Amino acid sequence: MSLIGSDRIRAVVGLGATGVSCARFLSSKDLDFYVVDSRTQPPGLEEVKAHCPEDRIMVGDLDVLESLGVTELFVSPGISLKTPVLKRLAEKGVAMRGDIDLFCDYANAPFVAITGSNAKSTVTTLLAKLLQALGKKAIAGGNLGLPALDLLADDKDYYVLELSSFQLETTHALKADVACLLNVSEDHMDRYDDLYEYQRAKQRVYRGCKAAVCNKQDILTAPLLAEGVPVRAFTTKSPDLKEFGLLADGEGAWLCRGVERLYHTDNIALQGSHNHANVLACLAMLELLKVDIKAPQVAEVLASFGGLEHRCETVRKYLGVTYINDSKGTNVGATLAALQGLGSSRKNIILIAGGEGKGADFSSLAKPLQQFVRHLYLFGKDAERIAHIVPEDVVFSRCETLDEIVLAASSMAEEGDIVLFSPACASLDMYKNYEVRGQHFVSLVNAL
Ligand code: UMA
Ligand code: ADP
Repeated sequence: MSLIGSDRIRAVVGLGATGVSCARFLSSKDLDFYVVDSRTQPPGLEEVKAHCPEDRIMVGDLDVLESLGVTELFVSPGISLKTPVLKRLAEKGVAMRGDIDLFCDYANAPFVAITGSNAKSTVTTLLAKLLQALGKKAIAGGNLGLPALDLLADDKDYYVLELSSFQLETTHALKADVACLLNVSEDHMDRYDDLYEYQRAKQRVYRGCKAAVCNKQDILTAPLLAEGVPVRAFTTKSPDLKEFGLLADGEGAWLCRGVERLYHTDNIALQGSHNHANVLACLAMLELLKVDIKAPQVAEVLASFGGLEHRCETVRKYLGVTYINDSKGTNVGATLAALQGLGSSRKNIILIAGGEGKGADFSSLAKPLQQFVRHLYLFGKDAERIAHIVPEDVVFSRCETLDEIVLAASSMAEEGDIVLFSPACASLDMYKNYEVRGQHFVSLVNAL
C-alpha cells in the first residue's frame, strides 16, 4: 500500500458525494486537507464540518486554491480540469487526482473497472450480483452512486467499480485486475472538444490493467496493452475462438464462448441484443477472474436479473399499447440502442425525446427515426436541435411538458404500438435527475 506523504498540501475540490467521501476518508487517515467549492452553499457543507476544521473549508470561489500553496488536489468529477484555476495549478505541477486514484492507493482486494458511454450501470450491477451469487463478497459502486472510497472494507473479495470519463481523467494508476470498456459514442460534448478527447479519457480504464475486456464491434474500445495481458472481446455476432458472442441455430440464439454454447437467450431475463452484449461482457470478465461461468448460480442470476429501473423498462401495457421508460437514455447512443432493440418494420414506435443535449450531434438518429418511428414528440431545452435532424417524412410535434405529451401520445397510439420515452438527452433542464424524470413519466402513464 502506498500511503500519501505528510509533506503534501492537499485540497478536496467539490463538495458533492465524491468530495464528502474524500474528506471523510482523508480524515479517517489523519491527513490534513483544505476543502474548496465554487458554490456558496454546496450540498455537503454541513457533513464535511465533521471531518475538517471550519477554517479550512472555503466556499464561493475555486480561485482561492491559488493562495493555499496546494501540491495535490482531489478534484470532483463534476468539475472540469479545464477550469482556468485548475489549468494554472496543473501547469505549476500541482497533482490533479481524484477519488478513484485514492481508492487505488488503499484497495486491498482485486477490483474490476467498467466504463463506456452506455450500459455501465447495468453491467456493473449484474457483475456484482453474479459474483455475490457465487459466494464472493463483492460490492459495486463508483459512478453508480456509492462513492468508491465508501466501499473500502477489510472483508471484501472484489470491488466492482463503474467509472465515468470524468473520474478516469483524474485517475493516473488504475491497475485494475480486469478493465472493461463497453462502448464509446458521443456524450458530454459540452465538456470535451471532440469524440477523440472523450475516447482518450475512456481508454484510461486500461492503464496498467492485468486483463481487459473490449467490444469487438466498437473499434474505439480496442485496448493498447503490453504483450501478454489477456484480452477477451465480446460481440453480438458469431464469436471467434476465445471471444464471447451470439450464435443462431435451429433452436434459436445462444450466448457462446467460441463455438461452445453457454446460455440460450430464452433463459436470459435481459432483453434485446444490446443487453445480450452486456451479459457477454460480464461472462468475459468472470472468465478473466477465473470464475466458473457455467455454474448454476450464474444461470440463476441471468434468468432473473431483468435490468435496472429507467433503462428500457416496461411500465405498463394499456389498451394494447406498451409504455416503456428509458429515462436513463441520456445520450444518442442509448436511444439508438433502444430504437434498434425495439423497432420493427411495422413502424409502431411513438418516441418521446428531448432535454439537455450536452452539445451532442443528433444526426445519427435520423435513419432509425425513419425506419421505426411513427410519431416523434419533442420537449425540453434542445427540442429544436433535434427537430433540425428529423427527416421530412417523419411526423413530429413539439410540446412544453411531458404531461401534454403522454396524453397526446396515448390518444394517438393504436393497439400494438410502443410509446417509448428515451430522451437522448440529460434531464437537468427540467428535472433534478433522470430518476425524477423517469418517475414523472411512470406516474403519468399509470394515471392514464
Ligand atoms: N459543482 C460545482 N462546483 C463545485 C463542485 C461541483 O458547481 O465546486 C457542480 C458540478 O458542476 C456538478 C455538480 O456540482 O454539476 C455535482 O458534481 P460533483 O462532482 O460534486 O458530483 P458528485 O455528487 O460527487 O457525484 C459524482 C458523479 N457526478 C458527476 O460526475 C457529475 C455521480 O455520477 C456519481 O454517482 C458520484 O460522483 C459517486 O461516484 C452521476 C453522474 O451524472 C450519476 N455521472 C455522469 C454520468 O453518468 O453521465 C458522469
Ligand atoms: P450507464 O451507466 O453507462 O449510463 P445504464 O446501464 O444506466 O448505463 O444504461 C444507460 C442507457 O443505455 C439506457 O438507456 C440503456 O437502455 C442503454 N443501454 C444499455 N445497454 C446498452 C448497450 N449495450 N449499448 C447501448 N445502450 C445501452
